[in-house]
Amino acid sequence: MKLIYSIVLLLISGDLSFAQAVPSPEENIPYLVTFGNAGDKSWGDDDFCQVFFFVVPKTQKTSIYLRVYDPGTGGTIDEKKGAFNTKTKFTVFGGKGCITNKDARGTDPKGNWYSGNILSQKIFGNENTGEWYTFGPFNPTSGEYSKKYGGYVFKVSARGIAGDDGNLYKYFMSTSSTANSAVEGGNAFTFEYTFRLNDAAGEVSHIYPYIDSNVISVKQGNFDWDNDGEMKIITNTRLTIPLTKSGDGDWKKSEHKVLKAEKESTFDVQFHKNKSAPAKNNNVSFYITNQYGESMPFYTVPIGGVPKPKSVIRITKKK
Ligand SMILES: [Ca+2]
Ligand SMILES: [Ca+2]
Ligand SMILES: [Ca+2]
Repeated sequence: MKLIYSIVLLLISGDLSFAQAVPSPEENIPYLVTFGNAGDKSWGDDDFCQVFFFVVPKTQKTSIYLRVYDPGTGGTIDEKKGAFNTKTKFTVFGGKGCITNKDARGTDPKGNWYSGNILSQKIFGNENTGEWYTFGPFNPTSGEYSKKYGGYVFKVSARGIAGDDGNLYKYFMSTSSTANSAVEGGNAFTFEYTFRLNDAAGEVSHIYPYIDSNVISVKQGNFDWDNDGEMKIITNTRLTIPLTKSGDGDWKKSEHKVLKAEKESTFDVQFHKNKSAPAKNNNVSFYITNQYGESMPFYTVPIGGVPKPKSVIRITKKK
């Protein structure tokens, strides 16, 4: 057998048509997860609350919609415990304080995180499973303008207000009330991500924190990883930074220095499923803070693209 080595050019995907799918195709995360507030934390959700922010650029003049797939709990994708009895409250916020209030940028729903104007709100029990539910229309200017985040910012919270089941769902920011049609140049981010992993062995999920110029070290926290394989960070200069990993229902944290060349770049946090014994229905929570303990945003469209260490040469084996 002869080995042929070939250099594979690594191209950055530039497909912005999926820019407002949350999770995004680049993340390879099947669904977001929020449990009812009587849920068992060892099933993977540490606080029964998930907050996402959507950015609408100034160039967008027409109304936008925030769509939720499977907002109810009771469908085939949801995680049942006993009978389905979970209720989830989805709330859309805009206006002053929506993102600029410090508490809104934390990892836990504490203090005045519920800041801004409530633009729309609905509680879902077992209805609207297997379909998209649409909030809006919203005038872009009803979001809070933030230069730092690149446009008008809307906040969407999902809170489990009753029950003990896992609600799985996903989002799309759209220019249409009836279809998923991306807002050009839009983005979405969160400060704590609670999500479902794929079940299949060897699958890799990604999340993409942006490291700004003030960051000299990062601390990552992961909850309820269930020892499901490898967890590491790839940067523009480093091939792997191994992370301390959690087991069942616990937090594990580790701190990592940031190199000069890594400032103002995106990190690729990779979650590699266990190759021999992948956990089934594995939900995990994850966040990153800087050296001041401030949580850092994970963008669904990685700022500046997915990091590729310059020296990466892939060796492929051909028969
Ligand atoms: Ca239940
Ligand atoms: Ca659901
Ligand atoms: Ca888990």
